[in-house]
Amino acid sequence: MEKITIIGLPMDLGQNRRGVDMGPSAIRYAEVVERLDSLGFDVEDSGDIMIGRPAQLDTSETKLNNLKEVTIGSRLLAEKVDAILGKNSFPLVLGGDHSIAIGTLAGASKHYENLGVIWFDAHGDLNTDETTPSGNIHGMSLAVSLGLGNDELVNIHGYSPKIKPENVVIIGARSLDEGERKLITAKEIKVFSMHEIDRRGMAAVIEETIAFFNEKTDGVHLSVDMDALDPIDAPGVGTPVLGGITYRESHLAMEMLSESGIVTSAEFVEVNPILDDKNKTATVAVALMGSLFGEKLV
Ligand code: 6HN
Ligand code: MN
Ligand code: MN
Ligand code: MN
Repeated sequence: MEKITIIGLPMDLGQNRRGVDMGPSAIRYAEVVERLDSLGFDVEDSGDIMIGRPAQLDTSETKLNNLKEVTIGSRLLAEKVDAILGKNSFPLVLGGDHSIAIGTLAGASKHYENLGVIWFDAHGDLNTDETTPSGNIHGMSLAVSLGLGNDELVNIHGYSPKIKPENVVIIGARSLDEGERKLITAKEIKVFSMHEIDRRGMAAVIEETIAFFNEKTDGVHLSVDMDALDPIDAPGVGTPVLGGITYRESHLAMEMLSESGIVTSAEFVEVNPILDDKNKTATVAVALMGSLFGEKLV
């Protein structure tokens, strides 16, 4: 695809550390448009989806925090991503916390019979309203896309499920809750944990991922949670976990995905400038986008 359309969703209500709503600004400040322009793409920045902010944040730990706002944001994003793909452009979504993937996948998967998903994350985001330890929707977005959890979220954009468990690959996992582990086993979801990455190397992991998708999917969505990376390389995230993917490994992963040509939509989420070190995490995110879109010799 020649055209890339950037869309931001400045939303931090899928979790409880404020500031990740500034992610799209930080990523633009790190010159995402200029970077992709210089690679020869026709880049359109269609700005941010604006959602309201409630007078009082809902942080009760027993239910889904800020469900209403997350639902509204996801609906709007689904429409936007659907329209971008309808115009044959590549949707590049900037978050926001990872709850926004609910909207991205709702808009994207309408365009494919068998959409694959690469979930690049320290976490599984496979909690449901029943298993969640926090009530935070960013820890549920992959489960919701599989059709599991809160009805309203599951049915965003009018259909469910968005994706099939056999079309999901999680890369970088090192913090999974008990309910998530059970779901992974029950649904036989493919997970390359840090253990596999350490043992086999990122190149082998990505080769296997590409082969896995080549056989059965007609599109692949890449969902990059910046906390997949080690906090040394990506400190500006709300839920950092030690022992993550290095900058070089993540960069190699993006290059190999670029060469394969399988990725048809992408999002970069969880960049929180308040927690960051001089916009490092946004800068790394933009470098990864450069590699994903074919930057050479780096
Ligand atoms: N993320 N598993 C934890 C929870 O609250 O459900 C953490 C989720 C983190 C989600 O990083 O996108
Ligand atoms: Mn995540
Ligand atoms: Mn995460
Ligand atoms: Mn390189």
